[in-house]
Amino acid sequence: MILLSFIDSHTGGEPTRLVTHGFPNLGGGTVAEQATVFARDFDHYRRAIVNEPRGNDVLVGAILVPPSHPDANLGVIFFNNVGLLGMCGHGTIGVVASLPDLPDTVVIETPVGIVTASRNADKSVSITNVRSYLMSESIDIAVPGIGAVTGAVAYGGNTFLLITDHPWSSGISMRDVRAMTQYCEAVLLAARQVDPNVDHVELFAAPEVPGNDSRNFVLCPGGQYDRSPCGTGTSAKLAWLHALGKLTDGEVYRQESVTGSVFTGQVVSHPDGGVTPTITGTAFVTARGELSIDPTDDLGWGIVSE
Ligand code: PYC
Repeated sequence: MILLSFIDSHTGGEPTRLVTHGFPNLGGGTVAEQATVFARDFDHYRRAIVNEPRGNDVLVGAILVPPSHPDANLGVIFFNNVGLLGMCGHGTIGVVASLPDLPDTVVIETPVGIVTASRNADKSVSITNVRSYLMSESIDIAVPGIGAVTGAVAYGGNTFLLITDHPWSSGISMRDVRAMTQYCEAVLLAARQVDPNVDHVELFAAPEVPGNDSRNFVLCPGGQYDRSPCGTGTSAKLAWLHALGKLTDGEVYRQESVTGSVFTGQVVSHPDGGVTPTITGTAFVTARGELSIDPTDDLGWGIVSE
């Protein structure tokens, strides 16, 4: 029997499953190199941890690995129902909230670079993300069954197509989750023909709560929507606003999700162009225990969801 210890949490509604013990050794090296080994040799562990019958399509998994960077306290690799993620903002907040014995500020090596996370007095966690930047101010996409869609492409640890002009521009609501998911899936498929880097689609509308700046809907690569405002998506959005001159260094931006949860963000200009975003959100532990994988169970390594 294979046993994996885990801690589940949610950050603004979006779940993270952190595996703390039992994952195979990935051979060391940089976290990016260990992620390559994970994807090549241990993809069945990814499925077993986050896919049905133990998980579900919304769940983001995280494993702890030894870092190679001299300043890093830990290495983390994030993954979902279809593969590995470069970075994950809500997941980083979830990992820090799940490990109370970590120092109050930790330096984390991810496959796409170094992220710093700090615990705040109110239980929130602030993450200073990898350099985030605008990649294309405007791309036009012909989407079968929908027509012409225009968006910006920005990087915030993952690559986002950012769309302000869409059928829910006047209001993003949980009522429309199914329709927005179908729309974003079609847009993502077509967007990848234009720019294969795009892995998430993010729609924006006015916030519901006064004092917030925007409400979003984020479709993830595995076909599920982010229940949180999406840490990497908010980073990409802030990089875009900054590039357009609509956000200044240090200005606080409040991004609301389709579920109503909020991340606050701020940026500082990066010397190499783009910005360094800091995103703040709160995570709660929801479960802890042990996953067991019985080698005689035909579905023990998870159901392939795509
Ligand atoms: O918070 O960065 C994030 C994220 C990526 C995918 C799901 N959540």
